[in-house]
Amino acid sequence: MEKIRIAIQKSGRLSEKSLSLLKEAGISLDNGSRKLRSEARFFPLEVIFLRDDDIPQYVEDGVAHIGIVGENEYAEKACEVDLIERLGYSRCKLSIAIPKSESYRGVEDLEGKRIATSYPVILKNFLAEHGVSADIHFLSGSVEIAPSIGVADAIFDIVSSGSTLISNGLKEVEVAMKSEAVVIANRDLDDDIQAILAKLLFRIRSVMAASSNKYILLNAPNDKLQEIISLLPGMKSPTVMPLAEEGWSSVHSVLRESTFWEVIDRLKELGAQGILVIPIEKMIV
Ligand code: PRT
Ligand code: ZN
Repeated sequence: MEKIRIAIQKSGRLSEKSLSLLKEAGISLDNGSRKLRSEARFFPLEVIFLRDDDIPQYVEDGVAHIGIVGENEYAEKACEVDLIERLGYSRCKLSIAIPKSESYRGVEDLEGKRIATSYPVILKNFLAEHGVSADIHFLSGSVEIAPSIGVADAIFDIVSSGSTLISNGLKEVEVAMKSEAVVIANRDLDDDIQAILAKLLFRIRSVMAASSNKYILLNAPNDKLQEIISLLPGMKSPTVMPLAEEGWSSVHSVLRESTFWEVIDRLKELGAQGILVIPIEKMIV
């Protein structure tokens, strides 16, 4: 039987989360990421471990059928591959930063400046969109030190917490793109591989849905039941059961993590009691 080949970063910021996503999707690998490749047990899948920079090209060439990369690498390499799923981890921004003592009014201030970056393609597109011409200076690493050693006036690099900028005396002035881990796919997959991919994506989506939702149980006074239900859409609608105590009902539902605290506060205001919140192991989407 055919196996889908997925390329994953060998070691770096994407590796651990990508492997644990596969694991939660029920795909356990024969060995760790020490080897170059690894086969899954009980699922037709093989992992190849590569540098993140190489993954888009390997997927375009079909050496790997699919891959997990930062969206920034996908955009920078501009390979002939499709972005088929966003995974929500390893989030970051690609930003322009300048020495913090300098004034900045807008993107036109970058005209004629030297900007150091490891992402020349994304930067070039950003500047072109804004009608600015600047001198792009390619550096493969340590971009943040370029202004202090005088090789550039500004940098264009990945920003996450912002602490690298601060410790190098820089400030963010433009955000060109936001990035997260994404699944990319070869454009010419045969039917067998497409079928395996569909199964894999179904599992991945179920894992992601579960981690962004919680199961909630509570006791509601019947006179506030309608208002409480309207706060809890559930997967279809909440389950409501009468309690042994007159005038009260038990309500079961699913709640999005992102609206969690807001909804809990409203539920308490409406008189909900005995609120229990339980993690969801898998959520079949
Ligand atoms: O060896 P290989 O080539 O595979 O790895 P790599 O060193 O090129 O990549 P790696 O592991 O550093 O990052 C992989 C992916 O993680 C990136 O392509 C991004 O999509 C994503 N990511 C998320 C980040 C960050 N956050 C991040 N903070 N990649 C890099 N950084 C670096 C950034 O370069 C900068 O130097 O961290 C610094 C900024 O961080 P803050 O928190 O100080 O702002
Ligand atoms: Zn890399």
